[in-house]
Amino acid sequence: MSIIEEQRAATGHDFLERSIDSVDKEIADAIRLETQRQNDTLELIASENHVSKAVLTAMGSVFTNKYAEGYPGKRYYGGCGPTDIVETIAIERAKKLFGAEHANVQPHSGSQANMSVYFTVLKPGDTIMGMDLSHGGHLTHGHPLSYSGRDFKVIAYHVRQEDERIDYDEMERLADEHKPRLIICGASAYSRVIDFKRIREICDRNGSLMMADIAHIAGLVAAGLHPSPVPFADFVTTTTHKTLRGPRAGLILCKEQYAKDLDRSVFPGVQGGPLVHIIAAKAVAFAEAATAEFREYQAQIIRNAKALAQAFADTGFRVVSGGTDNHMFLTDVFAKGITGKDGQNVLEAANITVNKNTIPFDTQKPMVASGLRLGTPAVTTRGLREPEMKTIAGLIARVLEAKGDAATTEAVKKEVKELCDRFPIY
Ligand code: DSN
Repeated sequence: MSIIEEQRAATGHDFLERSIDSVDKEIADAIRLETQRQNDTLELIASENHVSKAVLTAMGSVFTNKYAEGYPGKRYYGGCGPTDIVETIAIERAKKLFGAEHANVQPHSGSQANMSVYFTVLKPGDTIMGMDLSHGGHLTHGHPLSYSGRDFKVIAYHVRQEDERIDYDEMERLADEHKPRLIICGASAYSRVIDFKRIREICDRNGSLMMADIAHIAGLVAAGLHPSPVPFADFVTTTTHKTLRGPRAGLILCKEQYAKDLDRSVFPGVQGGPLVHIIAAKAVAFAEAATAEFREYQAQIIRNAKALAQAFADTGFRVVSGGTDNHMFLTDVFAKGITGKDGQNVLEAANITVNKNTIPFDTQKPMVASGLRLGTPAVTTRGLREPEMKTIAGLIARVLEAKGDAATTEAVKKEVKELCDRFPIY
């Protein structure tokens, strides 16, 4: 061993070269287990997806080593040349993809993206309006257990009982009465097109700002398959890992007039150093999302969701609002004698992953719930199409109706494995 090699080994330099198996077998094994689980499972959680190896490579890159507080050209640290290239590319790609005036690509998550917008335009005690979580909204849209429900006066709007679609008349009535500073739209469990133009009109009647959280439908919006809120909303927030199929992170788009204040809210207001490796992966995902293949992928997500909802309804389960316009739908399994919680568990035993979800006007608590939320972004990524959706609906119905009977679960699990083997992922 040369003197230099000895010196480097003595300070642990050789750790840099070691494989994860030799450093940490437990975590290496867990990664293998998760890879196997994703390959062998039908992933129907509406907010999950399988990213490309290009996105994974960027996430696992040496940019994880870099501190870069600030923005391109204005950093608090040296050595930010390559980081500036990455962040500038990510910003430009995000703006082009969504036709936005300004993009901030630093939010670590959707929750922090939303918090940054609130910090930009709200003061504690201000009135905000958001969709009730139990009707399909999101925790950060004003739920009492979230920062968004603690610091602001929250007025919630709902879906109508008769057709389970957003009650824009109620939204207008409540906005006229309470004059909210900010109206938040967007949902985590709503299967119908959102009328952003109508919401802008309601905002304008009342001098309210508008924020659209498109975390779930961002991929559809990027592909032009759901109307875009960008022309209407003052702020648009999203995660980048759902239909958009990028790394687990957030993004904010806004009108130029808010750009400076918003950037200050993200950093130093809400976050410290940006995750440059994740920003690199966002840039890769935005490039992927600008392709014709991505548009076709999004179109197939919708075709698959419609096919799955129809086939599921054909087996006798009620689909909330009668169908879907996007990537997901809710189903009322309690009406067939099984709770959402039990439904989720028995399906998981058969290697079908879904999540329990309250349905509008639910009689069950959120941890039990009457519904399941089913989405098609991940299964569409692995190449499944309408014929497989019909098969999957049948498999789900069999497991739910058998309520966890071991023989049925085992039989379905075998069929799931055969299906997954025909459509491998990693
Ligand atoms: N957890 C996300 C979802 O599943 O929709 C929302 O934050």
